[in-house]
Amino acid sequence: MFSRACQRLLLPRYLVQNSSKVLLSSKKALPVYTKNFTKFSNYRFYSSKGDVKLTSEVYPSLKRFEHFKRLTSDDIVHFKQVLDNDDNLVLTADLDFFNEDHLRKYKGQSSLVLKPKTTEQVSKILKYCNENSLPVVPQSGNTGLVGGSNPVFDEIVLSLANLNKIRSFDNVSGILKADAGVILENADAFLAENGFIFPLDLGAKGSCFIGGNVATNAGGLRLLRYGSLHGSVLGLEVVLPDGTVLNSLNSLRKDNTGFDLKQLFIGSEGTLGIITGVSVLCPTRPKAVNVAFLGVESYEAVQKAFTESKNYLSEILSAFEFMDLNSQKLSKEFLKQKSHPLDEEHPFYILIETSGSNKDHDDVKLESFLEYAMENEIVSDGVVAQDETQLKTLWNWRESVSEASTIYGGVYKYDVSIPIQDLYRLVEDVKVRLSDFNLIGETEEFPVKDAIGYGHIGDGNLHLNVAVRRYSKEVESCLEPFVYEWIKKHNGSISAEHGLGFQKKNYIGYSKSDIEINLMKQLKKLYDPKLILNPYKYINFDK
Ligand code: FAD
Ligand code: 2HG
Ligand code: ZN
Repeated sequence: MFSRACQRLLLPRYLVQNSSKVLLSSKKALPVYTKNFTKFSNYRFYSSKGDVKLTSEVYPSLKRFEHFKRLTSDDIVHFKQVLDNDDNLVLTADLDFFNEDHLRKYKGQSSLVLKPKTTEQVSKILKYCNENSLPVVPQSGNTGLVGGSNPVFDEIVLSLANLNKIRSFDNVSGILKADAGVILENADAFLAENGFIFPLDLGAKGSCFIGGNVATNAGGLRLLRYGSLHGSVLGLEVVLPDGTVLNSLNSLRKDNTGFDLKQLFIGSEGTLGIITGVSVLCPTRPKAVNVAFLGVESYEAVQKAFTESKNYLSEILSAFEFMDLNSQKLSKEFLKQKSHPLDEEHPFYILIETSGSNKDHDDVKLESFLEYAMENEIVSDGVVAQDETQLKTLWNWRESVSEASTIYGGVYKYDVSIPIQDLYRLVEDVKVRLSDFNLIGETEEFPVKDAIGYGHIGDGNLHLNVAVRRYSKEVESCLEPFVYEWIKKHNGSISAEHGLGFQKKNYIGYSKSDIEINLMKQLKKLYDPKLILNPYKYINFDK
């Protein structure tokens, strides 16, 4: 949601006709699609039909830690007292939403969800859980894609949903302090009113919480421009497993006094402490935003377009995203659209966004980039949004791919970093392998419908989504550890932005050395000696 008034962008529409490039002034407006941005706040999008199997049954070799106590009615009485005997804050029934992950691959068996309203309550809960060896899973918007936010066995779910207040905003420095449970889209809407923007944006913005974003070190659509949360988060308030409140909700950009402890919690996925407050440096909201959606003929052309967009657009380039043809076909089905922004099909599509302070200046820059890209046959076709509705529509074709990949029943998601020149080869190699194993095809007997690639190419981050008709061990063992071995061989990371959670905890060794893993285990034991926080996730923290 950009606060600027909608203005027509007087850029031409680019078309290729009969292989010779023609530059056409567009009289034809982009089709306006009725589908709104996908929001998850008010409904649950179920990606797989039928019941979700219990994680403990799917992974029978995984054992509940023996030192964990079983929850008793006395414990529940205690938690009720801590939460002011408010029945809305202590849930013991209808817990499917909290037990199941967003992709409906994992399901825990928690019988208790606590929804504290204050940091002090979080502290009292954790102190009691630590003393009584009761395991706890912190949960925010539950949009995570690696099964990190759900219990595995009977862990208590601690939901941050009621810690949802903006604490303060300094409109000189741009520093926002807020409770961890503020929904990302709400934080951004608040900032928009003040002329600022949250330095993170992602497709699940309507449901995920800023604390969940920090806990996962989410990357999102504009990391290229605003950098990682490791840079923009200035301070955190965190409750440690023993109930100690670590208050470092700073407003300082510079502070070189000792270890930068907050960095440990950014991306620690609820294994070291529960984040209850966030202090974040927010940039000024751009006054001029352009979005171009382009069709290109090869992955080499995608890379060339990226290099040239940096040359031509430099400081105003705010996003460079790519999608392959099949990802757009899935989006078309998901969005129930008859047409696509580009009339003809292309093997790859690119979405480029510019954000700046001077529209005329940005328009000239974008136009000269597009002219260059067309003349040099880097780009075959494209449209440029001419108003805010079109801008959102074009983004929707990119943002909806994640959900679209689930429409056949389920999806295996791999979120990986790979040096850009090799990035798309992973999708091609996975398709060949699925074909060799006779697992992929158009008809019902094949478990796999398709393997698609898209993502934040500007960050070297590919999303490989294997769309399946049903989850099966056969498909899983065809893909894993093959994908992780492939990534290691190509010097990549097995998790670019979604984290490790439950899905990848056994595979961290593909991206981190034994020395690094041992240091992580030592830190975990230092902060959480009883391993009560988010057990069975991240790394194998066996006692
Ligand atoms: P949850 O899913 O509830 O939790 C995530 C993890 O953090 C869990 O391990 C949980 O235990 C822990 N945790 C949550 N809150 C806290 C807390 N307060 N303190 C300590 N630990 C905590 N991710 C990206 O990085 N980039 C994207 O572009 C992106 N796009 C997405 C698009 C869609 C459509 C969907 C469904 C997901 C997308 N994601 C993306 C993944 C997900 O939205 C992010 O990981 C997000 O940051 C998770 O936030 P959440 O509030 O839902 O956290
Ligand atoms: C995105 O970039 C998200 O759209 C989700 O990170 C990716 O669902 C996915 O695999
Ligand atoms: Zn992503």
